[in-house]
Amino acid sequence: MFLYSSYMLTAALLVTCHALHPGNNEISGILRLPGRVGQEVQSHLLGLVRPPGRDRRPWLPGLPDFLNTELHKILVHLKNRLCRLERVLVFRGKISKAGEKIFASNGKQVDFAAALGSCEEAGGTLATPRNEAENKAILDIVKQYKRYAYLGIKEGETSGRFKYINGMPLNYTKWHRYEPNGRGSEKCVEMYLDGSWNDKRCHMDRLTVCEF
Ligand code: MAN
Ligand code: CA
Repeated sequence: MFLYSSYMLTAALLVTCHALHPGNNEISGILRLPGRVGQEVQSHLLGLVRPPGRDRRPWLPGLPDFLNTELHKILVHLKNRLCRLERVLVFRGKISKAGEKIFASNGKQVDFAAALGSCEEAGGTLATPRNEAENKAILDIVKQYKRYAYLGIKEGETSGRFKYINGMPLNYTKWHRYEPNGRGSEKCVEMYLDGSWNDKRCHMDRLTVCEF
């Protein structure tokens, strides 16, 4: 019972804000729960979020009716509050969002290792654009500070072959014209103020932009 309840809370918090329009009193959207247990609970939850029939309250088997109602109210309230907080942060230029990712900067300009270190210390990693929308969201922050930023991309052993910092090959690139041109001497990648990329040496001072 407790397990279901805590999963239900987790699930509601993972629902995307896109699904929650102002004034919408419904919990909807995509649920993403990790692992096998997550999968099992998720299938229950999908039933809970949109149960058949007129009563659209989340329903937990075995829970008294009034508690189901209370849980539903709490979830709707929390989700609503979270989405409003995110909107404030985006509005104030403190964060930018793309899909499930949130990008943020501490405004500091440091070398690649220090930037990555501070992102990891904060529980994230260096901003790593994997598609146009993410590149654009990082660019929003780069433009705000008017400073180039290091990305979570590095050159591998083979010269000219760049990878994500987790070692996986790139599936999206936005190289500036004639880049990359370092031929092994520029192992890091910076984002220019137009969102395009340049391979660059790793010891420069660049804006720290993290993703969470
Ligand atoms: C500098 C460096 C290089 C870059 C060229 C582009 O030399 O920033 O990384 O490729 O400018 O002209
Ligand atoms: Ca270059």
